Amino acid sequence: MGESLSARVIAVHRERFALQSDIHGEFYAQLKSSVFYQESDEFFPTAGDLVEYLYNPCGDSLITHTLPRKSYFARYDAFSARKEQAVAANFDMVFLLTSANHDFNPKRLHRYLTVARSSHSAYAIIITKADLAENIDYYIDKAQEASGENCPIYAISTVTGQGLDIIRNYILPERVIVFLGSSGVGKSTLVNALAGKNIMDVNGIREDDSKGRHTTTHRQMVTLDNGAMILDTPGMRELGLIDAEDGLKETFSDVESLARECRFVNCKHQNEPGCAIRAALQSGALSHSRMDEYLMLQKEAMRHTPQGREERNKRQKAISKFSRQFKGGKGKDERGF
Ligand SMILES: Nc1nc2c(ncn2[C@@H]2O[C@H](COP(=O)(O)OP(=O)(O)OP(=O)(O)O)[C@@H](O)[C@H]2O)c(=O)[nH]1
Ligand SMILES: [Mg+2]
Repeated sequence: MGESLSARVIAVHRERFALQSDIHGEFYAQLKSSVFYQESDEFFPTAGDLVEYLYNPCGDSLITHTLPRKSYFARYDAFSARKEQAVAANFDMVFLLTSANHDFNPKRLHRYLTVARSSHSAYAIIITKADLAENIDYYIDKAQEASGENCPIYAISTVTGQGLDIIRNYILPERVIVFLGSSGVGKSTLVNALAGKNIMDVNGIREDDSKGRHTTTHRQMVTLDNGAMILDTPGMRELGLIDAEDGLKETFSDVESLARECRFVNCKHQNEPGCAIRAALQSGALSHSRMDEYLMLQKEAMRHTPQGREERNKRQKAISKFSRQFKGGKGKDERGF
């Protein structure tokens, strides 16, 4: 193995990563364990990441470092040291896909919008399967309601071709677009339609409840003929909120601006006098279900702030230091006691 070179992660399998570099084309690599598994602050790479690697012409190469990311989002992962698992990195735009049937769910859309907004990249809502909807405007209005004014919303169908030309305007050379949405909404079908060939596997869905079958099982980056890259993701049951305060503020700007009218800055909206939130709930200006949704997502987001993570990491490091000393038979502190 020679000097460190850089490549992009184009697919993530269990413990193997498919990489692509100008010099070596497509090849597989694993994480260098002395770098990633031994008390390091190294980020585990994900699809879209740029990584440094040591090339091995006879087998899997080794990933030695994850380069800083310009954008990323993650989901909660109780088993990793950082308590998060990056889902995608270094994208320029997020397409939030939701289908025009009974799978359409404004609350899920709020969650996806919050995640997209927190990543600080551009985003658009794509309503898929427009051919199945008797009244597509109903879904467009609902998506508009969920997203507020400045979010582009497109209704498309890969069956009739509706809306695909507008989507193609976004697919520019060098641009990386990540597709997010539940299983079965048609992410991979749209990738294939844009690529003009069947790159990704697509499968039927159970028509009785329109739930998907998790056809795509790993994150995969597809490079189109013009050099644009699409990151197709498996439908995620649970896309947790991590570092999502900014996204939350935007998705619930109505609640946030009401809260600013409360008499006390640190109002908890419980029994405090002059609480604008409680007044709005009483008058019906703010619905209880919207407030409940906001409180639930806020609680989740608060658990995964940088401060929260830093404290958890410190605790974790202290525990592993103690356990190493203990296992080493020393069991003593620095003073030798
Ligand atoms: N009627 C109709 N069906 C569509 C359309 N787009 C996709 N489908 C169907 O929806 C089903 C699921 O499509 P996929 O592309 O596999 O969905 P996915 O979002 O990639 O799902 P996962 O990989 O499981 O996350 C397939 O049977 C597609 O043929 C569309 O525009 N109209
Ligand atoms: Mg898929």
